[in-house]
Amino acid sequence: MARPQPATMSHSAHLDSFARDHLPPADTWPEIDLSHPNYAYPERLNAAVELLDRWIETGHGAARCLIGAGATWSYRDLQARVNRIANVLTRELGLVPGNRVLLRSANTPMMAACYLAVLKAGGIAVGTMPLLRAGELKAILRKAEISHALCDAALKEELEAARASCPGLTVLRTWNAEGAESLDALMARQPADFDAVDTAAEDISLIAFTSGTTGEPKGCLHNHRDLLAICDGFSREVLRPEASDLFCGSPPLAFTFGLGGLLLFPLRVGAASLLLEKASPPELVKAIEVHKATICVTAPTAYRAMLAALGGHDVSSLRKGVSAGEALPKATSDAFFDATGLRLIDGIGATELLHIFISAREEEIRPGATGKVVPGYSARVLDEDGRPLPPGRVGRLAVKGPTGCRYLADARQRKYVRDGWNLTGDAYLVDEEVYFWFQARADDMIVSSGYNIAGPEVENAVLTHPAVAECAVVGTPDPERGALVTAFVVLKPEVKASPALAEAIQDHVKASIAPYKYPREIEWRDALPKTQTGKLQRFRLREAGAS
Ligand code: 3UK
Repeated sequence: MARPQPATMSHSAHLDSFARDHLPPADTWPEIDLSHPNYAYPERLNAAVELLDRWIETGHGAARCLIGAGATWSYRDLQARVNRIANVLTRELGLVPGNRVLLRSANTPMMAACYLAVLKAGGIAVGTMPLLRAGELKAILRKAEISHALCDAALKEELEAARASCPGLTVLRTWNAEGAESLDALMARQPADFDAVDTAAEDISLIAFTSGTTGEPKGCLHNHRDLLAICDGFSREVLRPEASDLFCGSPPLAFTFGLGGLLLFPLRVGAASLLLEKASPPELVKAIEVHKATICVTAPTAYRAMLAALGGHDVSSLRKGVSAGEALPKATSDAFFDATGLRLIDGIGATELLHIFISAREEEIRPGATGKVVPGYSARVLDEDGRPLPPGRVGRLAVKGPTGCRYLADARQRKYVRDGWNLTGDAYLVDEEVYFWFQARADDMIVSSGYNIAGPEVENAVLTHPAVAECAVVGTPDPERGALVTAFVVLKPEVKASPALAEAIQDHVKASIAPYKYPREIEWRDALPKTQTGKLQRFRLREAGAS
C-alpha cells in the first residue's frame, strides 16, 4: 500500500513549516491505512470546523456543550469563545498558521476553547499537564520551538520560570487574570466570528508529548484528520456515544486519552462534557451524582478507588465507563460490575497512535482481555525477529491503521516503527477468536528462575484478595533467581498489615494462578507511585526493591 506523503508546500495552509520540516523521514513512517469507509475524509479539513462549527450550522447551537469552572456553555457559547481567542491569536498576537501554541491549565471549558481556537487559526496546539515544572516545560518549549503560550493565571509561575531561558517564547497571555493584556481583556475586544483557516487534512494540528519516564520527551505529531479518525474509530464503533450523553473523567486534556475522551468524542456527536479541575476518585463519584454524568473516562486504578468511594452516592446515571492507560485487571472489572452493573470498556491506546486501537463493545467484552482491533486497525503479535506468532504465544504487539507514530525530530522513530507497523512496547497474546490479551510492558516482564512472569497477572490475583486496595508486582534483583516476584500492596483502610496476612495473600495467589508465579516478597505501602497520567511507576518500585 502506498504511504501517504507529508502535506506538500502547495496544499498546506501552514506558512510556518516547522512541523512539516521535522516530520520523520518518509521511509520510517508507519503505514497509514485509510481504506475503512469511516476514514474517507476530504483533502482539506479543519478539525475545529467539523467538531464545532458544524453543529451551529445544523441548528444544534443551543445544545449543552461544556460544563465546568462554574459555567455551562452551549455549542454557540463555545464557538463565540473560540472565535474570540482565534481573533486574539491572529490579529493581536501575530500567530501565523503552523506556529506552536503551548496551552497550560487544568481541565476547564476555557482550556478546551483554547485548544479549538488554536486549531481553527491553523496553529499547532501543545497541551501541557498542570503538574509539569519549569524544567519539563523548558524541554517542551525548546523541542517544539514554541512561540506563543496561553495559560490559566493560576499555573503561570512554572511557565514564567521556564520562559526566562526560552527566548523563542515571545508571547505569553494568561486568563482568569486582571489587566488590559490578559486574555480575558483581549477577548472582550474581539468579535465573536472568525473564518477558520483552510487547513489540509494532513496539516499538523497538535504535538502530544509522551509521559515517558526517561530521556528527552518525545513529541508525537498528529494532523487534523487524526483528530477525527479517533472519533470515527474507537468512539463511533466501540463506545457509541449519543448526543444526550454527558461525559466526565479525570485524564488531563494535555494527555490524548483526555483530549479524545473528554473533548473530541463528545463534540463529534453533539454531546456534552463535564470538565473537572479536580477529579480524584471521590470527586469523580460526587460529580457523576450531582451532574448525572452518563459516560466516565479514567484509569483502572481510579475505577478501583471509586468503588471505595461509592458508599451512599447514586451513580445510576452512568451508562458507560472507559478504562485506559494501563491494563484493566479482571478483578477490578468484576468488582466494578458487581457494584454498579456496568461492564467497563477496557482499551489500549498510545500517544503515538493518538487514542485507543484495541477494545471491545460491552456485549463483546471478555473480562481480562483488552479486546479486538478497532475497525480500520490491524494488529499482530511478533516474535523477537519480527515474525508473526500463532495464537496463544506471547510476543510484541504491532499495530497499524488510520493513525500512527510520527515523532518530532527523533531518532527513536526507527524503534517505534518497523516495516510500517507501530511497535507499542507491550507484550501481548492473541487467542483463536482474535481477542488480544495484555501480558506486560515488554520491559516489565519478570524473569525469575527461568520463568517468564507477567507482573499484571500476579497483580490481578493479589487484587482479588479482600484485604487489598491496590497492588503492583515487579521483579526485584535476586542473586539466586535473577529476579524475585515482589508485590507492593496497599491495604484497605480498616486492615492491619501482618506476616500472617502476607502469607494469606501468598496462599490466595497460589490457589488462583500457577503457584510458581506467587509473590515471594510482599512489601506494605501507604500509596503506590503513579505518573500524572495514572500509570503505576513500576521502575520506581524496582529501584526501591533493589535498595
Ligand atoms: C499502556 C495499556 C494495557 C501500554 C493512552 C488511551 O496510555 C495512553 O498513552 P501513553 O502514551 O501510553 C501507552 C502505553 O500505555 N496502556 C495503555 N492502555 C492500556 N496497557 N491495557 C490498556 N488498556 O503500555 C501502551 O503502550 O501514555 C491510552 C488513549 C490515549 C492514550 N494516549
